[in-house]
Amino acid sequence: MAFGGASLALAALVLVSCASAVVATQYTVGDTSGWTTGTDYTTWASDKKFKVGDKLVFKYAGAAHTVDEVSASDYAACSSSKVLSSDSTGTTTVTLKTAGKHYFICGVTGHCSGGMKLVVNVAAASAAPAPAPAPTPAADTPDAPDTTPTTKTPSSASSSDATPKSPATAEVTPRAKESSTSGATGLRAAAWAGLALAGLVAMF
Ligand SMILES: [Cu+2]
Repeated sequence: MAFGGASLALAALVLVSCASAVVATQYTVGDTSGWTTGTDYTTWASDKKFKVGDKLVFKYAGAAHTVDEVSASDYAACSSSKVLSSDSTGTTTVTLKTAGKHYFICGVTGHCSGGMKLVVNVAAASAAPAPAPAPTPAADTPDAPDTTPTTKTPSSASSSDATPKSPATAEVTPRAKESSTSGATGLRAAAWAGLALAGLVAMF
Protein backbone atom coordinates (compact mmCIF):
# COMPACT_ATOMS: atom_id res chain seq x y z
CA MET A 1 0.00 0.00 0.00
CA ALA A 2 2.73 2.41 1.01
CA PHE A 3 4.70 1.50 -2.10
CA GLY A 4 1.63 1.97 -4.27
CA GLY A 5 1.04 5.41 -2.82
CA ALA A 6 4.65 6.42 -3.25
CA SER A 7 4.82 5.32 -6.87
CA LEU A 8 1.53 7.07 -7.61
CA ALA A 9 2.90 10.27 -6.07
CA LEU A 10 6.09 9.87 -8.12
CA ALA A 11 4.11 9.33 -11.31
CA ALA A 12 2.07 12.45 -10.55
CA LEU A 13 5.26 14.43 -9.92
CA VAL A 14 6.75 13.30 -13.23
CA LEU A 15 3.54 14.22 -15.04
CA VAL A 16 3.45 17.68 -13.45
CA SER A 17 7.12 18.39 -14.22
CA CYS A 18 6.64 17.29 -17.83
CA ALA A 19 3.55 19.47 -18.16
CA SER A 20 5.26 22.54 -16.71
CA ALA A 21 8.19 22.04 -19.09
CA VAL A 22 5.76 22.37 -22.00
CA VAL A 23 3.73 25.25 -20.58
CA ALA A 24 5.80 28.40 -20.78
CA THR A 25 8.99 29.81 -22.24
CA GLN A 26 10.39 33.16 -21.19
CA TYR A 27 12.03 35.22 -23.88
CA THR A 28 14.28 38.20 -23.29
CA VAL A 29 13.41 40.47 -26.20
CA GLY A 30 16.54 41.19 -28.24
CA ASP A 31 18.50 38.75 -26.05
CA THR A 32 21.62 40.55 -24.75
CA SER A 33 20.81 43.72 -26.69
CA GLY A 34 17.52 44.10 -24.85
CA TRP A 35 14.80 46.55 -25.90
CA THR A 36 16.61 49.37 -27.61
CA THR A 37 17.21 51.20 -30.86
CA GLY A 38 19.40 49.57 -33.50
CA THR A 39 18.17 46.00 -33.01
CA ASP A 40 16.15 44.19 -35.66
CA TYR A 41 13.31 42.58 -33.73
CA THR A 42 11.83 41.01 -36.86
CA THR A 43 15.01 38.96 -37.19
CA TRP A 44 15.03 38.26 -33.46
CA ALA A 45 11.47 36.89 -33.56
CA SER A 46 11.84 35.02 -36.85
CA ASP A 47 13.29 31.77 -35.45
CA LYS A 48 11.03 31.59 -32.39
CA LYS A 49 7.73 29.79 -31.97
CA PHE A 50 5.70 31.70 -29.44
CA LYS A 51 2.72 30.06 -27.78
CA VAL A 52 0.05 31.08 -25.32
CA GLY A 53 1.53 31.30 -21.82
CA ASP A 54 4.99 32.36 -22.97
CA LYS A 55 6.49 35.53 -21.53
CA LEU A 56 8.30 38.39 -23.21
CA VAL A 57 10.72 40.28 -21.00
CA PHE A 58 11.69 43.72 -22.29
CA LYS A 59 14.87 45.03 -20.64
CA TYR A 60 15.87 48.65 -21.15
CA ALA A 61 16.95 51.80 -19.35
CA GLY A 62 13.84 52.93 -17.50
CA ALA A 63 12.18 56.07 -18.94
CA ALA A 64 14.50 55.95 -21.99
CA HIS A 65 12.00 53.70 -23.78
CA THR A 66 8.48 52.41 -23.40
CA VAL A 67 6.82 49.11 -24.20
CA ASP A 68 3.47 49.84 -25.79
CA GLU A 69 1.24 47.03 -26.94
CA VAL A 70 -0.74 48.37 -29.90
CA SER A 71 -3.06 47.29 -32.70
CA ALA A 72 -1.80 46.11 -36.08
CA SER A 73 -2.59 49.45 -37.72
CA ASP A 74 -0.94 51.45 -34.93
CA TYR A 75 2.07 49.14 -35.20
CA ALA A 76 2.29 49.90 -38.92
CA ALA A 77 1.84 53.63 -38.30
CA CYS A 78 4.10 53.72 -35.21
CA SER A 79 1.27 55.38 -33.30
CA SER A 80 1.06 55.26 -29.52
CA SER A 81 -2.16 57.25 -29.34
CA LYS A 82 -4.35 54.24 -28.45
CA VAL A 83 -2.08 51.81 -26.61
CA LEU A 84 -3.53 48.57 -25.25
CA SER A 85 -0.92 48.69 -22.48
CA SER A 86 2.16 50.73 -21.75
CA ASP A 87 5.09 50.46 -19.40
CA SER A 88 8.39 52.30 -18.96
CA THR A 89 9.75 50.88 -15.72
CA GLY A 90 12.88 49.38 -17.32
CA THR A 91 11.78 45.75 -17.12
CA THR A 92 8.45 44.94 -18.70
CA THR A 93 7.19 41.38 -18.57
CA VAL A 94 4.33 40.59 -20.92
CA THR A 95 2.54 37.25 -20.71
CA LEU A 96 1.19 36.25 -24.12
CA LYS A 97 -2.34 35.33 -23.11
CA THR A 98 -4.06 34.95 -26.47
CA ALA A 99 -3.22 33.33 -29.79
CA GLY A 100 -2.59 35.51 -32.83
CA LYS A 101 -0.36 38.47 -33.44
CA HIS A 102 0.76 40.82 -30.70
CA TYR A 103 2.33 44.14 -31.57
CA PHE A 104 4.76 46.15 -29.46
CA ILE A 105 6.38 49.48 -30.19
CA CYS A 106 8.45 52.03 -28.32
CA GLY A 107 6.45 55.20 -27.76
CA VAL A 108 9.47 57.53 -27.71
CA THR A 109 9.43 59.75 -30.80
CA GLY A 110 11.49 58.30 -33.64
CA HIS A 111 12.28 55.01 -31.97
CA CYS A 112 9.50 52.90 -33.54
CA SER A 113 10.10 54.32 -37.01
CA GLY A 114 13.78 53.61 -36.44
CA GLY A 115 12.96 49.92 -36.01
CA MET A 116 12.10 49.63 -32.31
CA LYS A 117 9.02 47.53 -32.94
CA LEU A 118 8.19 43.88 -32.43
CA VAL A 119 5.44 41.63 -33.69
CA VAL A 120 5.06 38.10 -32.35
CA ASN A 121 2.75 35.46 -33.78
CA VAL A 122 1.42 33.43 -30.87
CA ALA A 123 0.18 29.88 -31.36
CA ALA A 124 -2.38 28.21 -29.12
CA ALA A 125 -0.77 26.43 -26.16
CA SER A 126 -1.34 22.82 -27.31
CA ALA A 127 -4.09 20.64 -28.85
CA ALA A 128 -5.83 23.43 -30.74
CA PRO A 129 -3.43 25.02 -33.25
CA ALA A 130 -6.35 25.42 -35.66
CA PRO A 131 -7.80 28.68 -34.26
CA ALA A 132 -4.39 30.37 -34.37
CA PRO A 133 -3.73 30.11 -38.14
CA ALA A 134 -7.42 30.67 -38.95
CA PRO A 135 -7.44 34.46 -38.37
CA THR A 136 -4.18 34.87 -40.33
CA PRO A 137 -5.52 33.91 -43.80
CA ALA A 138 -8.67 35.91 -43.09
CA ALA A 139 -6.58 39.03 -42.47
CA ASP A 140 -4.32 38.39 -45.46
CA THR A 141 -7.05 38.66 -48.07
CA PRO A 142 -4.58 39.67 -50.84
CA ASP A 143 -3.32 36.06 -50.70
CA ALA A 144 -6.47 34.80 -52.44
CA PRO A 145 -5.70 36.11 -55.99
CA ASP A 146 -2.25 34.51 -55.73
CA THR A 147 -3.76 31.03 -56.11
CA THR A 148 -4.94 31.74 -59.67
CA PRO A 149 -1.48 32.53 -61.14
CA THR A 150 0.13 29.63 -59.25
CA THR A 151 -2.35 27.11 -60.69
CA LYS A 152 -1.60 28.49 -64.17
CA THR A 153 2.16 28.03 -63.79
CA PRO A 154 2.16 24.24 -63.27
CA SER A 155 -0.13 23.69 -66.29
CA SER A 156 2.32 25.48 -68.62
CA ALA A 157 5.21 23.71 -66.88
CA SER A 158 3.53 20.30 -67.29
CA SER A 159 3.32 20.77 -71.07
CA SER A 160 7.09 21.31 -71.18
CA ASP A 161 7.47 18.38 -68.78
CA ALA A 162 5.80 16.11 -71.36
CA THR A 163 9.00 15.99 -73.45
CA PRO A 164 11.39 14.75 -70.73
CA LYS A 165 8.92 11.99 -69.88
CA SER A 166 10.39 9.70 -72.55
CA PRO A 167 13.58 8.96 -70.53
CA ALA A 168 11.28 8.10 -67.64
CA THR A 169 9.54 5.42 -69.71
CA ALA A 170 12.99 4.15 -70.76
CA GLU A 171 13.67 3.50 -67.07
CA VAL A 172 10.82 1.00 -67.00
CA THR A 173 12.88 -1.55 -68.92
CA PRO A 174 15.67 -1.93 -66.30
CA ARG A 175 13.02 -2.02 -63.61
CA ALA A 176 11.31 -4.94 -65.37
CA LYS A 177 14.68 -6.74 -65.34
CA GLU A 178 15.00 -6.08 -61.63
CA SER A 179 11.61 -7.59 -60.96
CA SER A 180 12.46 -10.67 -63.02
CA THR A 181 15.71 -11.14 -61.06
CA SER A 182 13.81 -10.71 -57.82
CA GLY A 183 11.39 -13.32 -59.13
CA ALA A 184 14.35 -15.63 -59.72
CA THR A 185 15.63 -15.13 -56.17
CA GLY A 186 12.09 -15.86 -54.98
CA LEU A 187 12.17 -19.11 -56.91
CA ARG A 188 15.58 -19.95 -55.44
CA ALA A 189 14.27 -19.27 -51.92
CA ALA A 190 11.29 -21.52 -52.60
CA ALA A 191 13.67 -24.21 -53.84
CA TRP A 192 15.78 -23.93 -50.69
CA ALA A 193 12.66 -24.07 -48.53
CA GLY A 194 11.59 -27.20 -50.36
CA LEU A 195 15.03 -28.77 -49.84
CA ALA A 196 14.95 -27.91 -46.13
CA LEU A 197 11.48 -29.41 -45.81
CA ALA A 198 12.66 -32.56 -47.62
CA GLY A 199 15.64 -32.72 -45.22
CA LEU A 200 13.33 -32.45 -42.21
CA VAL A 201 11.06 -35.17 -43.58
CA ALA A 202 14.12 -37.38 -44.19
CA MET A 203 15.27 -36.88 -40.54
CA PHE A 204 11.97 -38.28 -39.28
CU1 LIG B 1 12.65 53.60 -27.44
